Amino acid sequence: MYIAEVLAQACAAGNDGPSGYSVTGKPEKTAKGWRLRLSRHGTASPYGNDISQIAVDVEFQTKDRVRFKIYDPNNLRFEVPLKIESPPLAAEDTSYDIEFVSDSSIQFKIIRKATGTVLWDTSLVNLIFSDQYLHITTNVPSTSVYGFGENQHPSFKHNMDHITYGMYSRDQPPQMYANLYGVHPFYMCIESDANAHGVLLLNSNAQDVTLNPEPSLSFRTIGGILDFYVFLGPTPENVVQQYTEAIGRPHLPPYWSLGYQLSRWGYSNIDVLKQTVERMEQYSIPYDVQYGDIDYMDHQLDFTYDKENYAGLPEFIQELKNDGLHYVIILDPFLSKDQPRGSYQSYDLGEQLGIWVNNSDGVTPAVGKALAPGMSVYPDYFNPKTAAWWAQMCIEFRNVLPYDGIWLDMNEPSNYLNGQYPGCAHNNLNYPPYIPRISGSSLFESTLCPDSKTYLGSLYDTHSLFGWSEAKPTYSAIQEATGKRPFVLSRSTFVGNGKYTAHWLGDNHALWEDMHLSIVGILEFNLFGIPQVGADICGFYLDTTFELCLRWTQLGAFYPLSRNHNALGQKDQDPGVFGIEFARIARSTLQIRYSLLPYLYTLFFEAHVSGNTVARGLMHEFPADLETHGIDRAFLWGPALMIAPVLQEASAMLV
Ligand code: MIG
Repeated sequence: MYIAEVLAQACAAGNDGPSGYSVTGKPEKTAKGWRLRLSRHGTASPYGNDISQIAVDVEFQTKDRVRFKIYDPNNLRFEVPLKIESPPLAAEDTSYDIEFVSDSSIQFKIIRKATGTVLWDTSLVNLIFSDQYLHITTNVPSTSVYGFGENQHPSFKHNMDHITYGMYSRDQPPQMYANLYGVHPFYMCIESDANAHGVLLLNSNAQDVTLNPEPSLSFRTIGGILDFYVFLGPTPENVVQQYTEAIGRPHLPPYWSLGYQLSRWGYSNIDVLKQTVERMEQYSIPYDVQYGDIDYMDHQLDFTYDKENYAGLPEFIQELKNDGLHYVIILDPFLSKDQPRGSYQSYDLGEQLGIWVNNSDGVTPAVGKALAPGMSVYPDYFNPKTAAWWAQMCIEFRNVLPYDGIWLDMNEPSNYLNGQYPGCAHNNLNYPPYIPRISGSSLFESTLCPDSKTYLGSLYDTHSLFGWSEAKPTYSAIQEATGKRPFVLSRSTFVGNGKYTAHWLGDNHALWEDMHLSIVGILEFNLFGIPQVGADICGFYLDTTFELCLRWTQLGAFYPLSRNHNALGQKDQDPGVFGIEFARIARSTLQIRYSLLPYLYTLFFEAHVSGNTVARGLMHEFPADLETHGIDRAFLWGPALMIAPVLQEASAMLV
């Protein structure tokens, strides 16, 4: 194999070049592929604490998947606890070659055998692998690059003019370029001959990536290891199939969850909710799911309901269910610790079990300020005891409110304070030497301190995994409580979330531009293996308008997850509230969705079984047509249906 020969020469390149890594010893052939050892020489990298000896393991995992893991062989560093199968023996007949070039740059390349295209091309001498700053740059074969998240991107196909995106989960309404609720360090690239490949950096630390015009990508993360997986495609659909084969296929959603969903924050009491439901009936709007936002709770406390304003809610949910509807309740990942003793059992039991995220001492609970009155603690879902407690709470609560699905909000996790009480200590976890290009002024803005302790380690490493850690326990709890296929809608997501949850794109605005950008988000989450995704139809913040809401309903009828939702204080925007003309058009559009549900369900089945996308960009089907690479104002359902919505005000007749 080519690698062995060139490496022998690489060793000879010696240590007298510029500061950086050079190859030491002979490359070792391993059962899974190759191991290369590098050692650092010269002056320190910008933030010091360089790891002097590192190893690069290349694993030929499958015919179309190669992993290369750059790590410290002498000390364990944090690794994301997502299990990607690592077959014991190197795959044969791979669609890729790897190559090390023997000059002092120690170029490492991954090549598509069929075409010779270099998919990954990095100079290992320039690698930085220090304790809190890891940096690697690669050339990519074209500028048709998609993905990375969760961010508000201006377009689906990236602008590569030195644009940097931070990745760190954050309670952040979509705002241009900002890092939002989840983390997905995954991109897909369509090569100039229309083949496609995908790359995952499996790392959960705060990080950013810069897209450069060379074209190249520059990755920076402040912890963990550099654990890359490359998926060879060669079609865009193959890339997502191979990606989800590795990280977990999307769950098969219950059929009812493909129907139209109605929500809002601010049904001030059960009568307001009933009137809304009546409007839906009055106008015969196709509709399958009603949500209960935090309004249903008693003082916004999980596992309670407001017995005054929502008196009779259990019976009303049962009525809805008798009519064939389904009801989804919201739950927040924090419990108020300041309720009168003995009055809030969910907290009392959790406290007794000691299952909260702790301060840096690993013993005392981290105390933040969240929606619920008083101060709140955060369940540490990585702790198996927490998962069991959460399941018990969800199962018992189903005997109170007969819900069908659960909506997980605020799981970045969100906190109204910057760090928990009484603030974050000055140490290198809370104040790392390099802060990636993230929104806010620190790693702990609107969340907990990075030196807080979870079952798996510091939040410094696990912060962006919080929502992901909540997904499986919730999924299992619903399964046990209902005996049915679960529906979980999660705001924060990480690599592999699609196995358990759907996602909505968060707190958008009732603006025409947000309507367009929702298509970008939906296409991206389909790349991330979370195909059941939608934006708040008609907009969350700001009062919507008749025309915007109507157009958005027409687009939203083709979101994989079709949900109308808005914020406390905004005007009602359910399809019945605008009168007969609106209702007629909304009804006819939603009827198209409903007539196509067997097709949509088939696409979800294929996503579950083979990892296909459900909503996809036109370039998935026509990668050789360059024109399609930049299209994000229209999209496809599977291979066979194109949706081209009206996205501009007053640009077409209202029909
Ligand atoms: O800070 O539960 O994104 O959909 O309506 C507000 C109330 C908390 C944020 C969610 C939004 C939801 C709202 N929540």
